[in-house]
Amino acid sequence: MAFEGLSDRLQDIFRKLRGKGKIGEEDVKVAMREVRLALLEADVNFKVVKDFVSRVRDRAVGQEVLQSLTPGQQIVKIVYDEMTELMGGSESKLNLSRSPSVIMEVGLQGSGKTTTVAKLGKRLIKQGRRPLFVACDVYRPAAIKQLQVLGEQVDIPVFSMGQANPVDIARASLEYARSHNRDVVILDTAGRLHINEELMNELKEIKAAVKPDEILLVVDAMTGQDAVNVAESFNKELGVTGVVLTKLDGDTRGGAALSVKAVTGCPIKLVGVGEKLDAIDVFYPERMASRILGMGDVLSLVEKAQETFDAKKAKEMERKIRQQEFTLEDFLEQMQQVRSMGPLEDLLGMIPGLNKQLKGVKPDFDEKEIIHVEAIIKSMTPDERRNPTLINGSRKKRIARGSGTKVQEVNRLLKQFEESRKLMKQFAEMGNRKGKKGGMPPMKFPF
Ligand SMILES: Nc1nc2c(ncn2[C@@H]2O[C@H](COP(=O)(O)OP(=O)(O)OP(=O)(O)O)[C@@H](O)[C@H]2O)c(=O)[nH]1
Ligand SMILES: [Mg+2]
Repeated sequence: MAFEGLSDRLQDIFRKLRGKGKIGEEDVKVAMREVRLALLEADVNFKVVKDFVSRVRDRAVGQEVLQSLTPGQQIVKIVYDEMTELMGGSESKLNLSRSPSVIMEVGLQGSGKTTTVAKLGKRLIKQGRRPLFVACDVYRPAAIKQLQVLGEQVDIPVFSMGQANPVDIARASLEYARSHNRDVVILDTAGRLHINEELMNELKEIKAAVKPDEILLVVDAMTGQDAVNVAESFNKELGVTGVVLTKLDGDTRGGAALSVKAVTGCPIKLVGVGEKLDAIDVFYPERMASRILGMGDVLSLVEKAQETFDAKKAKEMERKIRQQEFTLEDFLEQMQQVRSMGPLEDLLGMIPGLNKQLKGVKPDFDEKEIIHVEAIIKSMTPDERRNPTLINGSRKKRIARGSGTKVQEVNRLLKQFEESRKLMKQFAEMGNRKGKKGGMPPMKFPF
């Protein structure tokens, strides 16, 4: 599986980090050294690794992170953010606004150009376009035939002029497209084993002749660092508008995916994920980062949370929260339920955006405290439980006496209750806006 080694190692490092209650600068340093090694081993460009690690380290040793409730989680989040950024931040779309638009595919021999032409054509048909394939690879005897076979499979015509000059073919194909109402022209060019001047010159001439909207460099993800070097020289010589990373279904280590954008400045626009003609995807940096960092254990935690909350009860709770009927009795019950799920901090740390909101509502329920909370709530009258604003100074004294606790503890509980109520109301509203049914807060990404 792609990225398996890298993924496993990073998850190991972060699991260790998350397991620590307190994290100091030294822990961050150790972890970052391990991250560095893991990335280098995955064949990520060494300069990219250096910059990446130093950016993460700088952010991670910040006061807010280390003093937060869940420093381990925060650091994973930083790595996730930086990794997403490294791969381009967000999706890079193809620019196909002209008619006909011209896409030129270039790359080394066997990288997957011709296959990608077919995959892309198929995809464009689904988007309502009318592609034309152009056979500019006149050197390999079977190349034209291969394109024709693929064209037939996806029902797209192939423009070919046999062994004529590829520059003339490209030029003539534009005329053909105009007169035959085809609105995207995709040129399949020849590959070479290595980059050479002859190949580059031919590509430059084709570029000058048809002024492509997109020059897509097709690179084989399995070749790791070499893929990045290839991208760099193609970009320098020809100017590349985007990269197609193929064979991501193989057991690539990740080096190419993580380095290409940083080294060349060219975004990955598409990825090939198999030999079949629909095995092509838009490249989403954030999804790739989630995949590399592994969201499995987080998802299982969420599942666990959902199992533990009895569904019916959760629904009833949600209704109460919405209608402001959430009482101290419910609060007690929830505390007990939440405790049965395991370490609360871990759980809360998984919920995006919650760490900030949780400041001042430190969820440090231990066994003793639960017992105290129970005693305090039981010493209240039913009216007081439903409406804590009734609880004035003398009532607090009575409750403290009745429960064998102190007034400060009663105060603290009331404050915690108020804060939780606010927080839960926010969640309920968030869930509502998104049209969700469950009481769990919406999960966007897993940190
Ligand atoms: N597993 C997998 N195989 C792929 C993918 N893309 C292409 N291939 C395979 O890679 C091999 C080469 O693909 P082609 O499309 O012929 O490569 P090319 O760049 O056109 O090759 P030349 O024309 O010889 O330069 C074929 O066997 C394809 O099936 C992919 O995303 N995943
Ligand atoms: Mg080919």
